[in-house]
Amino acid sequence: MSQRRLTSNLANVTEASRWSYTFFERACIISSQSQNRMRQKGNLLERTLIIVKPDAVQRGLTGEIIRRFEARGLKIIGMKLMQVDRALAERHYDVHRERPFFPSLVEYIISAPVVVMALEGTDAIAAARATIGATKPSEAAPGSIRGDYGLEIGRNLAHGSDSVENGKLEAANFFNAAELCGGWARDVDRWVFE
Ligand code: IDP
Ligand code: MG
Repeated sequence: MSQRRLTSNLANVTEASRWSYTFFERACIISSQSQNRMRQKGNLLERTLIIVKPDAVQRGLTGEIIRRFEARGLKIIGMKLMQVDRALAERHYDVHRERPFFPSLVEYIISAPVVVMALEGTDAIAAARATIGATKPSEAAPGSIRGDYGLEIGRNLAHGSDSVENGKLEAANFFNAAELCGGWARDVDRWVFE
């Protein structure tokens, strides 16, 4: 590739990233209006971290799992495919450090790529956990992700934060600020949030 063509390609990339930055920045500014509207109505805006676990990615269920959260109305504010390293896995599951299944849980979560998502919405913690289903797939309700696609507790497809506090902490563990677009203004928001 000629030097001139390379320079012009680089200029295009820079222009494209400037455009997308401006776009997201503007979207985020508009978004604070919709967040305010939700708070004014007395609804609680929550953030949850979802992990599409290695078994779900390997089984080609990533799209189906994302679809369920999207269709529910939860807003995706961050999403990426990544390989979790041991340190992050141990931090994420620190509360289970003393449990006998901790070593196998860490091995499972670092064994293959995962898709992580930060979602926002009214009662996002409870809504996402209901969509995921009970920890033990054999006890999970049909219609939930684990109830529809899982059999064993050690291959239970998805993670969802269990409290408002952990939702914020876990999202911050997996995403840096530049990767999140909190509360961007989605056109259908007024048809999802009262
Ligand atoms: P949760 O994912 O439904 O919030 P937790 O009790 O927080 O369930 O457990 C975290 C993860 O640890 C589970 O999703 C599952 O992958 C694994 N796990 C929990 N209990 C067991 C067990 O008894 N044996 C093997 N793995 C377990
Ligand atoms: Mg948990």
